[in-house]
Amino acid sequence: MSRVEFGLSMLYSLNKPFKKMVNHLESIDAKIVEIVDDGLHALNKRRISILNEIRKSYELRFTVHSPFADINIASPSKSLLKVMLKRLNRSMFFAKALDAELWVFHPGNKTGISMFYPGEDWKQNVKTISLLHETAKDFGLKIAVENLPEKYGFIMKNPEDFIRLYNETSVDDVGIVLDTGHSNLEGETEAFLRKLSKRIVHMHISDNMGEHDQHLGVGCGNIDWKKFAKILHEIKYEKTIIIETVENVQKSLHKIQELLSFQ
Ligand SMILES: [Mn+2]
Repeated sequence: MSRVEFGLSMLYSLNKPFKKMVNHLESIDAKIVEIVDDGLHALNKRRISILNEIRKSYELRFTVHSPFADINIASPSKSLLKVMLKRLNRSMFFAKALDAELWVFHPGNKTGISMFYPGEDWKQNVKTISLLHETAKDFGLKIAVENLPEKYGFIMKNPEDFIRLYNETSVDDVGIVLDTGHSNLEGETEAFLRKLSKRIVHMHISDNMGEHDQHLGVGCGNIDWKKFAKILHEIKYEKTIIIETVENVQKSLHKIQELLSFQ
C-alpha cells in the first residue's frame, strides 16, 4: 500500500477570481491543497484569514507555490533582485501564516545579457537560494526548489544542476520538487527519481507531448505513467504528490492513485 499523500494545485483555477477558487476548496476531493500566490490569487492579509477559516472547517493542509511571473532569482540587476526578494519573503510570511507544509519556488533563468557574463546566472541563483533558505529558517518554514526546463531559459533542469547546488552550498534542508511535466521536456524523469530520491520532498504531476509545458491530464501526453509508478515504488517514495494539471484534475488524481495502488 502506497503511503504517498495526494493533493491538488489550484493552478487550474488561476484564471478565475480568488473567491471562485475559495468556493472550489469547499468541495475539493483532497486534503492537501497547493495555493498559488500569484495572479488573481496573490495572497494578502485578508485572504489569509479567509483561507485559514476554510482550512480549519474542512481540515485541509496547505502548501504554497511562490509567485513566479516576472520573478528571476538569478537576475543580474541588484535593484530588481531586491524587489523580487521582498516579494518572495512576503510570500514566505503568508505561507507561514497559513501553516503551510511547504513553500515551492522556481530556480533562476538566463537573461538577454547572460552570454556576456558566463557563469554569473548560476552564481546569483545559488546566492539567492542561500538567502531564501536563511529567511525560511527564521520563519520555521520548509522550502523546496522545482526543476524547470532549459527551453524556457531556466538553469536548474537536470539532476546534475541540483547535485551541484548541494555541493556548492549548505542548503541541505532545501528540498526538491520534481515536476514531471518539466522533467519530461528534458527526458530526465527517471534520472531525477533514481539519482535524487532522498532529496525529492514533493511532486507536481502533469503530462505533455514532450514539446511544451502543457499541464495536460495524466495519460493525455506521452509520459509512461506505469513506468513512473513502478519507479516510485522501487525508490519507496512516500512524500507528497500534487496534481498540477489544468484539465482532467480529478481524473488525473484518481488515475495516479490507482496506478500507485497496484504497485
Ligand atoms: Mn510545477
